[in-house]
Amino acid sequence: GNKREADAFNVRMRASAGDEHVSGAETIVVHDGSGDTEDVVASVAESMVERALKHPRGDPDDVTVTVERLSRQLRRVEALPVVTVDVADADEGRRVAQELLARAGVEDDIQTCGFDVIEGDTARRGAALIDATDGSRLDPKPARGVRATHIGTSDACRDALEALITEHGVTSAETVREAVVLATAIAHAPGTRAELCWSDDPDYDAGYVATPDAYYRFPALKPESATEGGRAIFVAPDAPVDEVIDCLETQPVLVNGVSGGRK
Ligand code: PML
Ligand code: MG
Ligand code: MG
Ligand code: MG
Repeated sequence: GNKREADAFNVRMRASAGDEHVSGAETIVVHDGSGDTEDVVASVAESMVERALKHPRGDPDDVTVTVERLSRQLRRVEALPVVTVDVADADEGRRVAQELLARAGVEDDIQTCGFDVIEGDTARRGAALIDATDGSRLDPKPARGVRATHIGTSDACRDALEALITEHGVTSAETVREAVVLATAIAHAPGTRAELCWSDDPDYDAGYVATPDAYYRFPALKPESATEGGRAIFVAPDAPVDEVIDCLETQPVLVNGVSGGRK
């Protein structure tokens, strides 16, 4: 439904230098029964500005923070379980990733469309939407892609997720946590069969395949030192595309639990 969630806000930040994206972040702040939601929103916005100004990727000349009172009913979901797939190198990573995608209903030649679109990605900031049965692009502006936003975590879930991720021997728990939260929201959109992703950071080799069952992370997945990275979302052929895009871009999703009952 479209019932308004009282006292819930989406706070988003993006920082750029010239045409270059420097950093971005977002979360959802919900009234938790104590104190003023507005105070929490203000301090979250402040820490995002601080994060943007101190980002290692460079000094932004433009930092935009958006505070939006949610007008749609918040959807609450549990984070996908995180599974580390131990692979020797990116070639093995890709082989196993392909098996997982096949199991999720994405055939080999369609998978190739996903790998190709990510490998060819230089500037797109959003995800590519790909029909899981014929490989066609579903997002109307392929140069832009679809930006999954209006996504956040509760504080307790964020801490629990980072603790859990650290147990996987990861040093960049914050990066992985943000990816798990985004992948969880994407997995809950109607029609999503699977998502494939790796970073555009040439020093960051990890990537993942997310299905409705789990976030499968691969310490090595991308071609070595590649500066291209991004996301491909494989969508069931009967999914209503407008609804899928609307859900990814505007349906607010709060990831507020870790599966296995840990909070
Ligand atoms: C990104 O947002 O740049 C991609 C992050 C992928 C994280 C993969 C992982 O380490 O689990
Ligand atoms: Mg990119
Ligand atoms: Mg990046
Ligand atoms: Mg909105």
